[in-house]
Amino acid sequence: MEVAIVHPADRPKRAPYTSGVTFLNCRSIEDDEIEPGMIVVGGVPCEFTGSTIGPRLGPAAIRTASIVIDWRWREPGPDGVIDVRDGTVVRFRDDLSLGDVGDFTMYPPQLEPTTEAIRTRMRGIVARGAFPVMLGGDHYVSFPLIAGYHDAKLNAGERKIGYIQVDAHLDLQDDNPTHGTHWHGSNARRASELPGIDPRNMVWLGLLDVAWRDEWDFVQRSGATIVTVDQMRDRGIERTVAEALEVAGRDCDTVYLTVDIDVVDSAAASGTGYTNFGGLTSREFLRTLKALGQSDKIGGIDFVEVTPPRDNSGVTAYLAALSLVEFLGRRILER
Ligand SMILES: [Mn+2]
Repeated sequence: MEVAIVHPADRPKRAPYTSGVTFLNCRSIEDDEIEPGMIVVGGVPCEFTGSTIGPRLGPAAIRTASIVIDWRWREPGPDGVIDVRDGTVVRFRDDLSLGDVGDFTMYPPQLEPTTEAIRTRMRGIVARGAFPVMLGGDHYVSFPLIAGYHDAKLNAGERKIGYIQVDAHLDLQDDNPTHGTHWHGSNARRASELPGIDPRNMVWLGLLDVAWRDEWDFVQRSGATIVTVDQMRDRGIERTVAEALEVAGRDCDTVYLTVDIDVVDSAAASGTGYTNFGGLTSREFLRTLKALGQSDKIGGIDFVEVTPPRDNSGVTAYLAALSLVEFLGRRILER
């Protein structure tokens, strides 16, 4: 029997699990209000590519968790707060250019129109000169997001894009027996096939458990760089990040960053699809994101796999929001 599948891509609508708050209480904007240099937050609430139930609730949870950070930093008024690590006064920049475009339209469970919608909207956001900060959703969304980023950069005359993935896993599987070629275990593999991406400029930070044979073989033959959690500890976080930026950015015009929260030990961040023990501590993770945020070469980030139904006390969403503030650091704060 033939099944007619309707792709209602011409009927965009707001998903019922879309959040009502914006990241850090920032301005809610439409895409056509984006100005060059603006930090643009968007939600990509997808979870139908082989994930645990819950990642679609990630954007709402991260935005909600960010509100307490906004309160904590703004409540004292214009004098700012003191960073106890070095005694400096820190406040949100007066010229802060930060907007939240809300959540992208999803077409669950239809992968093609969802993929196309994410890629097209991301391309438009980046083409307007935004610094995109995209909240997943499961890790599959990273592929159409980087594809849209890639399209906009190549259209603007850039040629090569570096790639850093902070994750316990490689997500390099070519063809999963159950999920096929497009799911949250293949996002990096599909990204590696984009014309502007050379696997020798792809770096993984925080690998922890097992990989499948074809993922491992890909790394061995492609010249990609992988760094395990233990290697990060041995070398030191800041040095590891500096080396990763060097490799990912070599001969590249820009670097794209994707962060999977499951790189953090599940004892600290239970709210994700796959339980890991021995991953980065919350402190190491915050330092990693802060160090990555020092780079001008990184031009966009997605942050994925926060899974609120598995999140004890909401700490995983809060860690996500706090690490994004650490990453955005000098872009949103002045000292
Ligand atoms: Mn992942």
